[in-house]
Amino acid sequence: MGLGYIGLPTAIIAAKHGVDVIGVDINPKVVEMTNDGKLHIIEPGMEEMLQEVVKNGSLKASVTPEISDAYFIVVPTPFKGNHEPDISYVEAATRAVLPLLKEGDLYVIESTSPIGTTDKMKELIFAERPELNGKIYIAYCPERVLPGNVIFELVNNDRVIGGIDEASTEKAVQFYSQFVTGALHRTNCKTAEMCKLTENSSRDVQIAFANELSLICDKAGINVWELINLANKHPRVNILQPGCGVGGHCIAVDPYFITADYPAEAKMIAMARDINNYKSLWCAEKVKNEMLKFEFEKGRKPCVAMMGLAFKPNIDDLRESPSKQIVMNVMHGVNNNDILVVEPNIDTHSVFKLADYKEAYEQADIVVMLTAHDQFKSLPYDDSKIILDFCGIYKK
Ligand code: SAJ
Repeated sequence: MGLGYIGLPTAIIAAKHGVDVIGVDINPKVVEMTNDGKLHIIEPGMEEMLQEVVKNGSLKASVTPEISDAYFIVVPTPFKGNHEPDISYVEAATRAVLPLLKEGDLYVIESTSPIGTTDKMKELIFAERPELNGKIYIAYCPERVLPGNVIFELVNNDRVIGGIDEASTEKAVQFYSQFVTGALHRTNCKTAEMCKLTENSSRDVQIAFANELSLICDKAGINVWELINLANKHPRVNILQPGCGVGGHCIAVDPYFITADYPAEAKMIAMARDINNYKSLWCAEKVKNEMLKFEFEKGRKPCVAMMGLAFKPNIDDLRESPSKQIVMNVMHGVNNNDILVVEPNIDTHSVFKLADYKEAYEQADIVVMLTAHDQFKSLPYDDSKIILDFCGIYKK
């Protein structure tokens, strides 16, 4: 249930390993493209696999679910304005399969969910279908795949599988062992839900530590890249890299699933979110101050190159991107018509007129490195320019 960044690859990989799959999505365009063997997401090597399983009939897409033996809920779990988790898509997908459930079926939630969601869906199922109580298997199994490396990671990563009872855990383990070569770690559903949130929150806290170091070093006149590189020489220290903020809809979202439910306890997790969000504002202020300083000293407005829109290096995904937020902030902050926007991984953008990265670098008085794309690393460091390197391209 859900043919997105995780659902579609999971459907394809399961089908490739002999499972008969019906991929369900509420978006008819996604269903049509999938049945035509066309990917609606970008994932290297995935389209050939899709064509193979559609052709041999082991994967069929539909807007409505059909009677099956196992049901997987792989729909988005965004958060509302006040950072409250929204599990309405999980509930809607569960209601859609409710009438089809029969004795002996397996029901698994893969969507990143607040603690207790699997139990809530269990209550919902047994309230509507009391005769199934104790007769079906219910589990939670989060995913850990990195966009761009999904095929490999979906098969090779270890998985955590948490059933509402031992029998449910075993049933889910049995299913995943058909195509997962990584270890399948058994636990209960609440622990599995919290495990996913813990993984991403731990990364957010580690990134916040690196970002906080960058603020301190900027004030102290220390090169934060050199500092972190030296600290990491310690055999048991592994400090991550500062950036211009944390983007994507995982690391920047999942910690709120914990802080929303445990506000009194989750202080550091909440603070990390604030630090990472603040870093983007701090970068935007830095750029605007440099622009004003340039104009004051040179008597003309600077040409500024904003290098990168994607939320992380070497991808084309701009969703929840701090780089994009900074570009918008700077553009609205000053009436300067000479801001060049660069994103080498996309050809056009509905809002920004994109410039070639080499030309933009050449023309600019101020170069702002926002996303550490590999292309930018080939640009020679030109100290006649003002270079604001927020993502460690030059590590100067
Ligand atoms: N970032 C930094 N400094 C770093 C590392 C990352 O600023 O040292 C920034 C990135 O630029 C990006 C954000 O953090 O804006 C997130 O980057 P990411 O490398 O964590 O990538 P995601 O969000 O695509 O993937 C994460 C992964 N989770 C972990 O590494 C614990 C992935 O395994 C998960 O499956 C994914 O979230 C998810 O779907 O939850």
